[in-house]
Amino acid sequence: MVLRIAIQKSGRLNEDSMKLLKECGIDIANGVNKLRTEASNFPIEVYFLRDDDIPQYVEDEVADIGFVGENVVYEKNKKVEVVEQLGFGKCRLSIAVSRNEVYNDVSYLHGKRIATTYPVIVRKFMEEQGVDAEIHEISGSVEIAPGIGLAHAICDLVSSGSTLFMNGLKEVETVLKSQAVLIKSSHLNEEKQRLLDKLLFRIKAVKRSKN
Ligand code: PRT
Ligand code: ZN
Repeated sequence: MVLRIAIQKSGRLNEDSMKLLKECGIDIANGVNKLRTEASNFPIEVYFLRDDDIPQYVEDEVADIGFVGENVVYEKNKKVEVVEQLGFGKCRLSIAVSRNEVYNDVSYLHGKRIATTYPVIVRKFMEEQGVDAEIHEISGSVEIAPGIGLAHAICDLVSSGSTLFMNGLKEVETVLKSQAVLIKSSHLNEEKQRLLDKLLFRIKAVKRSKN
């Protein structure tokens, strides 16, 4: 019996995900272009995937657990359980408008068009705020939308803020604070749950050692 874990193949979470497993004492051959690999000293098999696909793989029980951003978990809204925050991949999903706009509160967004790659989260936020805005889903380069007249506002991930700044935008609302989390399938058998508990014990020890 092995625990199958899905992590990001390449991108912002890949390195920290591999590093965390390593710090847990798990030796994984880092084969280039490999889609899957096994550890030599822990019953775990690693699948390398696009981050967006990880919640679906876990819901479908193709993977037992995964490391993925909370932003992706809440956007995809799959039947998975968030087990533990991992302390890396920290960012926030924020609304930004042109630096020249006078923005006092969310009512500014009433009747406005917001470009985002996170339509599910943004729609929910607008409903909670009682703001009737038009959500315009695009698949990337969100930050240029206001400049080209595609939208009045955007909702995108921010970490340092330099992307917003370089595009003449200012951050006006935080919709979600996010970091990488461990998610699990709701249908783990007892043996897999025991392996997960063992992994979690080590993850918590690694986290404690960093505080
Ligand atoms: O190929 P794949 O689909 O797997 O990767 P991806 O391109 O969709 O994702 P990737 O690697 O960019 O991000 C993976 C995860 O990292 C995200 O889902 C977040 O949970 C987390 N994360 C943390 C970030 C950022 N910080 C971040 N700053 N993801 C994206 N950004 C982008 C943001 O979209 C914007 O374009 O960085 C830019 C802003 O950064 P600053 O520093 O200029 O504010
Ligand atoms: Zn992605």
